[in-house]
Amino acid sequence: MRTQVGIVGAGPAGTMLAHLLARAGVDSVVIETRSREYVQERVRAGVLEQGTCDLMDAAGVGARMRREGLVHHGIELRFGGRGHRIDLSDLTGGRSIMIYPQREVVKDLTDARVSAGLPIYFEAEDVRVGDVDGDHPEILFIHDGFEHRVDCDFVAGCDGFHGVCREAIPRAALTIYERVYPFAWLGILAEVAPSSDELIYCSHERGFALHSMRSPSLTRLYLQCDPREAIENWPDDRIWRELQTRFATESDWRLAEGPIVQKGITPMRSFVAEPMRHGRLFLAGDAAHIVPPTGAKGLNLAVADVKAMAAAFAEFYRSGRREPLDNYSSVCLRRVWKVQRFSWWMTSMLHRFPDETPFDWRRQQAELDYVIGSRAAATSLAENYVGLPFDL
Ligand code: RFL
Ligand code: PHB
Repeated sequence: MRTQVGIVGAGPAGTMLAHLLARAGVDSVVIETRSREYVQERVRAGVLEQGTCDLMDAAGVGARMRREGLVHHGIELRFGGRGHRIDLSDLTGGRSIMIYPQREVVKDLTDARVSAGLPIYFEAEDVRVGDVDGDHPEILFIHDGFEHRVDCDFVAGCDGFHGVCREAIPRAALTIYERVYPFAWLGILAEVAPSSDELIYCSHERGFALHSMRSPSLTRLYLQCDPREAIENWPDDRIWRELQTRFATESDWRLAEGPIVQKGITPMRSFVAEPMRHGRLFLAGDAAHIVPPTGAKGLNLAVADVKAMAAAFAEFYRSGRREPLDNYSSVCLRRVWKVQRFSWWMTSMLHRFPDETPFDWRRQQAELDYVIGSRAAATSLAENYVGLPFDL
């Protein structure tokens, strides 16, 4: 089969790109290794920047998000047994964030594609990309036992950190920047109403903890743990004990407990592959970069990439101009590195590091104290958290 843009991966980046291209009249085919159910059930991100929500609206897929999502105007920083609210909206001229799970975003975008009858292949096997250096790139895969080939003008590598697209670029053509953190997050989903209306980022001497949510009846909680830790070592009662200890305050605030319906451990890294384009292959989202989740940025960054990519393809097919395609990587990387900086900063401020000294701990506490006490510092956090403008 033939298409204009072959898209590998049906996560947030791939499904949003396919949707934006369709609206611009550009043909695409989406190829995904997992099943539709698997992609839509994966528990991942929960925080959407205002710009991501605005794009969902502008692309005509924001209706359910507006009905079911929870708009948040602030977050809490908790340390030394006290909570301090960062008023995001007040500090950013009225901007806010939305709690709407990644799987719902992907579901809305996938439903839009399927109901428009546009091609999307789930459970594709042995996916390979070829001739990205030449003028006739192709995507090969097996589906329902048959070998398929998609001949395309361009390939969009939206296949996440462990995908095949980045690997299709010669090693010498890429520069990799990477930092692996000496800790992980143990995340749980619990069937209980959130204990706070807003997210709580908590620094404790036993390590970081985060209170988030998925809905008025589902709480999402994380705690910093050793990356080598096995999940079997964390029975439910140990998780609740540890969370209660870290979230404890001087007041009578208490974390509500409920049945744990999902748990997992996520390692933490910062990663950037440059450039984000090689020949006719364009990378977006986790395929090109990973941020530690402390800034809640991964999904939002993936969406910012594909917004730029879709505009560049649309321009190319409308007018033949190649300039936006040629600028794609450098335009995205400016944002990527600002988001890397913010995610690293939040991570460094809030976690305990195994090799830290008493000096470091005091400095971290002073940094938190500075952020809550200085409008300038709080504004810097807030404007990054709600999302930097698309045109930086
Ligand atoms: P994804 O979501 O990994 O999607 C890639 C898709 O490609 C498929 N795939 C292939 N398809 C075809 N052929 C192949 N060879 C393939 N190999 C892989 C995969 O099955 C998959 O469906 O990447 P994408 O689209 O770039 O999206 C990135 C986001 O998913 C990610 O950055 C976020 O989930 C990160 N993240 C968060 N981001 C936020 O913006 N806000 C948050 O609150 C937030 N919290 C989180 C997070 C990530 C977490 N984990 C588990 C990594 C919390 C956690 C715990
Ligand atoms: C989440 O709800 O999963 C979440 C929220 C904020 C983060 C990371 C993850 O910084």
